Amino acid sequence: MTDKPFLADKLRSGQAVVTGWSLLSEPMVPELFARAGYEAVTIDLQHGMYDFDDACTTLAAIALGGAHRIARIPVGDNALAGRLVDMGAECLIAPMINSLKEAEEFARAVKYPPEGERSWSPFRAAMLSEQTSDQYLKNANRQTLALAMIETEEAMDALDDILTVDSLDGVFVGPSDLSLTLSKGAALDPNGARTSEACADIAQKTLAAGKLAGIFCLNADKVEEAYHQGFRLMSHGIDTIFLDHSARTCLREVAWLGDVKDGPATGY
Ligand code: 3PY
Ligand code: MG
Repeated sequence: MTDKPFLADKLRSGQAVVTGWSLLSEPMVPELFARAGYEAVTIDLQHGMYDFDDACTTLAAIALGGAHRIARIPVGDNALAGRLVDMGAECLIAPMINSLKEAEEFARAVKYPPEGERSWSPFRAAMLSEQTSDQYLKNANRQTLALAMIETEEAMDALDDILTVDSLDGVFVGPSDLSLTLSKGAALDPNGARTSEACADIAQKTLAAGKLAGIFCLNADKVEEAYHQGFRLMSHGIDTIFLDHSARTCLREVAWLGDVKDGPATGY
């Protein structure tokens, strides 16, 4: 069994972990994040282009690059959460968790009995975490994280209940959706003051409940703010935006040739 600390150990000890974020379903992209030094990489099956087959190959590629493996599932797809942990995801992020029931159902899909009802055969997860089946069974519930996304006003209202779910390890805040629901659809403002206050409130309640707090960040200032609010898992760096920025920078270097187009930048 590996003596390298698991993502869960790092976060529980208070260590900050920055995760890259991948939408493009190409295994080498997250591997490049890992080789560049990202401690974790998240593959996005909610808003990204990954399907299950791509995800399986990509989780192995992230392990090859030496980073921790995180996956975000589509809304409500707890069956896929179970399949992705089997394939080696160390942390599952479930979007749009708005109630105690949704939090319970998600966390139960990620944990073995008695904490949950995950079904047995983690052959790939055991391989990627360098454990025998027996070791894996003994450690899986502690080493595999279930994080519920808090990203609506409804979720904020239900947060105290959600945080009572024992098998849920923590939350992951989605500031874009949060800003949309807090403004009743009027504004997308993930970095605004109102959203930031809501994030601080969520972090404070989550830490008080003894759970882990993570958040999606769109720039380095947000990472710093989030860290001081108590978040420890922070995304920063999205593959589509990297490519967009790099392509523009490269093209500008040869702008002296004339006629270099500069279309609208990609958002997230
Ligand atoms: C949000 O900010 O709403 C997210 O889900 C980030 O992907
Ligand atoms: Mg969201």
